[in-house]
Amino acid sequence: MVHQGEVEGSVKLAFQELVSLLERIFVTYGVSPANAKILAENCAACERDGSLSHGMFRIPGYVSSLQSGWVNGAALPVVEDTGGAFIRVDAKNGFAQPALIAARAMLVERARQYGIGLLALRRSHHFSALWPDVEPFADEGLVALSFVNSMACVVPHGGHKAVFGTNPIAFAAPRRDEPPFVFDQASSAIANGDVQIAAREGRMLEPGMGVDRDGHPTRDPKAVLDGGALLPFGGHKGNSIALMVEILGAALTGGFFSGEFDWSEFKGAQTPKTGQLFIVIDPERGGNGVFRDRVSEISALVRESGQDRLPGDRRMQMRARSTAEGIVLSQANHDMLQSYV
Ligand code: NDP
Ligand code: PYC
Repeated sequence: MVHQGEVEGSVKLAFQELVSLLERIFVTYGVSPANAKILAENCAACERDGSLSHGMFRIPGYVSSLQSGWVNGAALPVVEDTGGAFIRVDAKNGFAQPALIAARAMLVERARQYGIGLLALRRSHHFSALWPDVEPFADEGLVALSFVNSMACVVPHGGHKAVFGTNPIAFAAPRRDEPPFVFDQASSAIANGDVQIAAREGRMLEPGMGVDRDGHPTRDPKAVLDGGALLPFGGHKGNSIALMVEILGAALTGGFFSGEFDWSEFKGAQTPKTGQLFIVIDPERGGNGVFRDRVSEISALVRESGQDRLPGDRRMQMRARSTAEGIVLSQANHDMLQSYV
C-alpha cells in the first residue's frame, strides 16, 4: 500500500513494500528470484537507514550493468571449503551479497569452532554499502570486519593516475543492551556515489577531495567524474588503508584490483568486479566474557567526552524513523522505480 507522505510530492513505503518493488525490478532485468530477494533487502535497508548513496539511487546502475551483460544476476556462487577457518567463494561473476549468503552459515560455524573465520569472495560485484554485510554478525555476538575494493577512481597520495577504488572498510562489534557498534567508511575522501549525488544537486565538494582530468585540485563534482579522480582521505594515511584494501580485497581473495578489470566492451556497466574479504571473530575466545560490556563502556566514554554521535547512531535514528513512519521517497524517485517494472 502506498501512503502519501507529509511532504508534498513524496511517497512513503513500508520496508516490505520497497523490498517487493525492488525485487520485481531485479527479476525483470534477469536476476534470479533468490538473488533478487537478497539484493532487494540489501538495497531497501540502505534506503531505510539513510545510506542514500547506496539505496534506490543505485537501481539505474544495477539495471544498466545487468543489461550490458557485464554481471550475471542469476549466478550460483560456488563455496570452496578449505576444511579450516579459511573459506573461499567463487561468485561466478555474480553479486557479492548472494555469495556471502551462500557461505555465511559455514563462516559463523568456523568462527565459533576456531575463534576466527575468514571468507574470501572473488569474481564478485559489490555495488552497495558495506554495513549490511557486517552488522548481522554482531547481532549474533560476533566481531566482523570486511574490505571490498571497487573501480579505479582514486589517485594514490602523490600519484598521478587513479589506481585505487573508493575501497571501504566496515567493522561491527556487539554491545550490551544497545545496537552493535558499526562503522562503514570509504578510504577515499568521499564515496563516488556521493560525488554523483553532489553533481546532480549542483553542490560543490569540500576542498581536498578531488582533482580534475589534468590533476588540478577541484571542488567541482562533474570535473571529478569527467576524467578526474578522488583522493584518499587523510593524505598518506588513507592511502595506506586504500592500498591495504586492494591487498586484502583482491590480492588475498583472487579478485581483480580496482584498475585491473576491463569493462570497456560492456556499455553501461557500472558494478565493479573485484573481491571482498570478511574476518569474523568470536570474542568469547578472548577469555573475556564481558566483551559486550566493554564495547558499551568505551562507547559511553566517547559520548561522555562530548562526541555527540558515534558511527552508526545516525543510521539507527533513520531506521527507527523509517520503521515507524515508512521510508520516504520523492515522487520522482518513486516514479523512477516504477518505470523499471
Ligand atoms: P561517511 O563518511 O558518510 O560515514 C562513514 C562512517 O562515519 C559511518 O559509519 C558514519 O556513521 C560515521 N560518521 C559520519 N559522520 C560522523 C560524525 N560526525 N561523527 C561520528 N561518526 C560519523 O561514509 P562514506 O562516504 O565514507 O561511505 C558511504 C558509503 O559508501 C558506505 O556505506 C560505504 O560502504 C559505501 N561505499 C561502497 C563502496 C563499494 O565498493 N561497494 C565503495 C565506497 C563506499 P553513520 O552511518 O551513522 O552516518
Ligand atoms: O560510492 O564509491 C562508491 C561506490 C563504488 C562502488 C559502489 N559504490
